[in-house]
Amino acid sequence: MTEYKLPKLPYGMNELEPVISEEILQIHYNKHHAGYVKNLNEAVKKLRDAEAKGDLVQQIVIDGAIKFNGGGDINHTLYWENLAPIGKGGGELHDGALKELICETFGSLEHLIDIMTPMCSGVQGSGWGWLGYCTVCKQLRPFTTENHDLLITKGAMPILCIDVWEHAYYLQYKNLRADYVKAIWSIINWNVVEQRFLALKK
Ligand code: MN3
Repeated sequence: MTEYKLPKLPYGMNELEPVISEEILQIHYNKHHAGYVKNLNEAVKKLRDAEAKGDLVQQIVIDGAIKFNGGGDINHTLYWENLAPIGKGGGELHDGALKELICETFGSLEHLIDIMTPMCSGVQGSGWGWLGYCTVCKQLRPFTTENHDLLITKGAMPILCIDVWEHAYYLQYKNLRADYVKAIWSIINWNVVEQRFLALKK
């Protein structure tokens, strides 16, 4: 039976400072993300038991826990991967196919950031901001989703995500979510974003 595991972080707990404090990263990764993984494994086990018993009602009830905790695991894994410390790739978008399409679509990276920052800051309640790639229309587009909904529910594949749940910033930025989103652009790992884009674009 598959056991889902908390992925390793590609940087130290204090390396995203000053944008994301060590305290936030510790709690966000070791408590929130680890909690989603634990609850996902429990829900999958309960689903198997319900399946074995032929209990369809229970299977449908558990489905919600899998969507929430599984979405939490998938989205946080993408989020940690697409961040990098300042000076170690954070905020640096190099020339290449991704930069070209960003410039063609949005004019410049700065303009994309100007579009995405208020979108991400404006998510009502808990959710995620995304840069997605539609493999059908071959276009980049910003999105938001609620709770832990996957971007694929909107018909695009994720190449960049930003967690805008309060737990992602509140200890440091308090109510100023927009300041967190403005700051996060300096730790976006555009190399990872470009690798995801290139894998989809083929
Ligand atoms: Mn989170």
